[in-house]
Amino acid sequence: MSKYLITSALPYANGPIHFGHIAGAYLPADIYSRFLRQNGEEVLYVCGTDEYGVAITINAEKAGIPYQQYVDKYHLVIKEFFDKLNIRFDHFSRTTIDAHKPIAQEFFLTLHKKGFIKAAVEPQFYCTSCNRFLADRYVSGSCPKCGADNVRGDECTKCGEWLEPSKVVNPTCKVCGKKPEVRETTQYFMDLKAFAPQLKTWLEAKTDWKPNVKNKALSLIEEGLVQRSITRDISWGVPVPLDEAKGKVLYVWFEAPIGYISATMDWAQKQGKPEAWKDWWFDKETKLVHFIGKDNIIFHTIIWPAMLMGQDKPYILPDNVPGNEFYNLQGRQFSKSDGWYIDTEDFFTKYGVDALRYAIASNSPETSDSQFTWEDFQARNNELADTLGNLVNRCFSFMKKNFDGKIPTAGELKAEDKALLDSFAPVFGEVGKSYSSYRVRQALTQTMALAITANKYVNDTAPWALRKTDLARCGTVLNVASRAIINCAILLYPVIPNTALKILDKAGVHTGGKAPAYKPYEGSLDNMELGSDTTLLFAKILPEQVAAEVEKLKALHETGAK
Ligand code: B3M
Ligand code: ZN
Repeated sequence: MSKYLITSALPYANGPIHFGHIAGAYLPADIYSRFLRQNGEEVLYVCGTDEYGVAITINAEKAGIPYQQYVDKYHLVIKEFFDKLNIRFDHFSRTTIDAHKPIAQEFFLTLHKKGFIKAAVEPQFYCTSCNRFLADRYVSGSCPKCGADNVRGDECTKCGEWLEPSKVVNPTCKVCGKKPEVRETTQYFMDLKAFAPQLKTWLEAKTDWKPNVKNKALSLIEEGLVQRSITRDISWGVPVPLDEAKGKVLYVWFEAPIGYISATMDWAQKQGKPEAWKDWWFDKETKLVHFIGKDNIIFHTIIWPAMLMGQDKPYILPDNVPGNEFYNLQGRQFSKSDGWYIDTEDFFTKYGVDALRYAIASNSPETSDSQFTWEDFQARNNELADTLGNLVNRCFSFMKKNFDGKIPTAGELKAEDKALLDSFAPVFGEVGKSYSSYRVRQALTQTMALAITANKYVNDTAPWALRKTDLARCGTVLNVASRAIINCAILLYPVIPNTALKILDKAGVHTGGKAPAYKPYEGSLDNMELGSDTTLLFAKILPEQVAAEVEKLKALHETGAK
């Protein structure tokens, strides 16, 4: 048994999140956690909202809402969305909790004391009409690296370059549109270069990382790590814990990852064991796994590990950082402001959560960008309905009707029965390897291949015909088919947990809502009483529904873009 501390990137409490976020950092982590729990591993899955930073202050100001009130609102919106999607964190915290500030300050002070953080006077954009320094996204302009227009002051949205706030070309103030002037201000800089050799050795030893993540991290070191400013002149954030730094706060990307620790502290507190977070963060046996989108790679593979390396306490380092590519919507990025999004309230009144989880997972952006399209969603939903739903429905209703609601006894096995039964163990092996290495698409292909084989087995053995000619044989076939169904449900549990549990309940395998152990079902099925639930698992989506959804999206975009 191992111990896994799993995290998903902390979403900004800055508006609702969308399926693109879900595909990148949340669903894959939820699937992984569920799979590990099925295997009896000790798992703690934490997350929370990222509540500081300029992305938030700008929008709160625009909305005319006090910062705290603004993040309170979106913390709840986001939490509810995760609940709806059945993303099951052990704890969902926030970076504005009391516990966050002291630990973030401790990280800063330790690095400062050891000489890894130094003050320097820097030129910075200052807006004379707004009377403030333009931190991060308060300034926009062109990217000094790729030349893209309209990029934010802290990060180029085009090439992904992490920018120092005073480096954008042709700057304008995001609030009033004026050209800012350059003034001097003191900021604190973290010396990343000092960590380069240690980071390199650590990264090179990671043989099981996704190549895109590892290569990106190593190439950043190759290009040369520089000093990075980790403080800002704004009022919303964790105060820099130095007397001479009044009015300055920690840069959000410095304190946000510490949110993983404060979320664990918050969890421990709520368990009534305030010290229990140390059992995770200070235990060398803990495997720390950060699920993120590719735009967060530098922070999780360079800066955050360097921050951990520079502490005096025995913090563990990330064991793996499964970074995913982007997930778009019908050919372009999800964007609320462009009207290019899906109304999720409406979505869940019409379609099932598990159909969505399955659609995202089977097309997840593991190695390249992928997208949600209504056509693909229909295809995936109907694939579930036709393969799994149909198999479950025809076998179970047949047994309800003809075998007194029980799974009939298995008699002598024929070659075709044995072939199906013998395939379970190897499928569990293969699928397990896929889940363990974050290849959910492959896990689903392998699992659905089993469902297809089981359907074929039922078609070929034709129990409906056997009922009249050979009742005992008919019973054997249904017994074997039921075992295949149960095993498909166990294999699919990480991706479609509610449906999997429903199938198990229908079969009479009652887990009381608990995750089924990850292994082929071993118990006898002879005369097992089927569950009482007879509802259909999936409703098919019709072509006219798809056409209507696509039309709706286009209409929303036209009004939204105005
Ligand atoms: N909130 C950025 C993002 O949502 C940021 C992640 C923090 S993870 C510590 O992309
Ligand atoms: Zn201004």
